[in-house]
Amino acid sequence: MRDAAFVSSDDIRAAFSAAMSAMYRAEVPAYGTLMELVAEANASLLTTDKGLRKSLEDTDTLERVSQERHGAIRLGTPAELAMMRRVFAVMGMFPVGYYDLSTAGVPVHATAFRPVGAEALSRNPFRVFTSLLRIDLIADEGLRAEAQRILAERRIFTDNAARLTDLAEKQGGLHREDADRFVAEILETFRWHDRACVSVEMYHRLHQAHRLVADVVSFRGPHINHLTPRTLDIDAVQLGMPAHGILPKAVVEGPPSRHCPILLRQTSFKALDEPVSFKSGEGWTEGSHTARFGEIEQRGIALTPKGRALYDRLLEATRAIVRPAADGSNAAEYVAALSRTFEAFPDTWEGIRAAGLGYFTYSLTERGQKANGIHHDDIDQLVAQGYVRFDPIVYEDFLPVSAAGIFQSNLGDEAGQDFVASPNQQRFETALGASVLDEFEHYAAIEQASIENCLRALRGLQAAE
Ligand code: OOG
Ligand code: NI
Repeated sequence: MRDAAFVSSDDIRAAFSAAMSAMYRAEVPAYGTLMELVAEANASLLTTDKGLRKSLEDTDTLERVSQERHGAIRLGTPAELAMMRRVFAVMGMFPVGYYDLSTAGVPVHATAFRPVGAEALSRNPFRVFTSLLRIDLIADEGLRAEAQRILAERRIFTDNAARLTDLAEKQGGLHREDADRFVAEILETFRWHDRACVSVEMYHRLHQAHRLVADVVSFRGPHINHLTPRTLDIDAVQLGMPAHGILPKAVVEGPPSRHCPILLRQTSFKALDEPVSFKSGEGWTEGSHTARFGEIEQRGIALTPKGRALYDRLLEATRAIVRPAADGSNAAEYVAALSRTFEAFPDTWEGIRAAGLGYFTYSLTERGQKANGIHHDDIDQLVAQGYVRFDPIVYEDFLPVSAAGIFQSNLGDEAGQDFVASPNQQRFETALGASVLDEFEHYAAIEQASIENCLRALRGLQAAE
């Protein structure tokens, strides 16, 4: 039986997200600057774009926008991933989607832990892009064994974190004091450590295999590497960044700037070069490491498999014309090609809906609320007759090509190693100890539930006649 005195998993997640934001703001000041820029751009857009404001208000999602952020961590072992799944479950976050980054020369695969269900998402949509190192992709066998040995020795969770996770599972929740303690203990796992657990020689060997291997294996824990606020106007923030001393990457990842935003657009600034001490005999030697960066994102409508296929095709077509260079030298050319190619993607909500490209929530209009005697349940007709309105469902997930672009640019790795593309979702799920949820099913269920709600309400009025 669930105890009423337990703190809800939504509240634990909201507290954790806030604590993480405070920690990152203290550790990486540029993140604070980005938060301010985003708040300004959002406020200014909401003053001018009354339609957007109304849609966010009507769908109860205005509040969540300023709270909203995602983070990312990179884990070293299956056991770490399995434990992380249990920890996130206490916060109401579940693995959604499988992302294979080996195709893009990054030796990890990943999932996104996030709340599912419309209500939990509107309470607090905090997500964490969580990667697992593909140790099997390290070619040098000796180095692979050493990396495995180093990783096997570390403990990324405190004893109390493990104890409280057990307790939450056993009880079915946590009481106030335990919940507060849980948040503080889990925060430790995400903290930055300026002392590596390897020598500078080992660090360089790992680095040579891949910068990401060094980032995962050399430290005591999977430091949060970025925290990304959600902006309603990414172009405005991108333009405003240089004046605040932040240099963004040359091109925004994802779809072009559009009237009706789709999926996800992201831009980041390069990882900071930070002082780190490496083990050296009995003492320490000074060095540096680049891992932590800043990113902002603008979220648009979640696309159906058909919409997503069109998106993937158009992105590929653009990249066949021009590939964005790491140094930004062809940025303008890329942006122009992207806009041109995406003219093939409808840019009105009605057009997107009519073509079956996006997911929407349906609700009764004022007319629908007053209506009675409606004798059919054809949703398109109800929309046409003005009884039902539709609003885009926000995309809550990530995009593999964009993620690869973010990994590459923040690692500053122009050379980019090639790995044999080898997605292995089954292996990932074995490590995770669970299967990942299918994002499309999830959006479709939210849409379907909203349609049924409308029909039920209209029928109810009919019955009361
Ligand atoms: C994660 C990169 C992916 C995003 O927003 O696509 C990501 C990482 O660098 O660990 O966060
Ligand atoms: Ni990110």
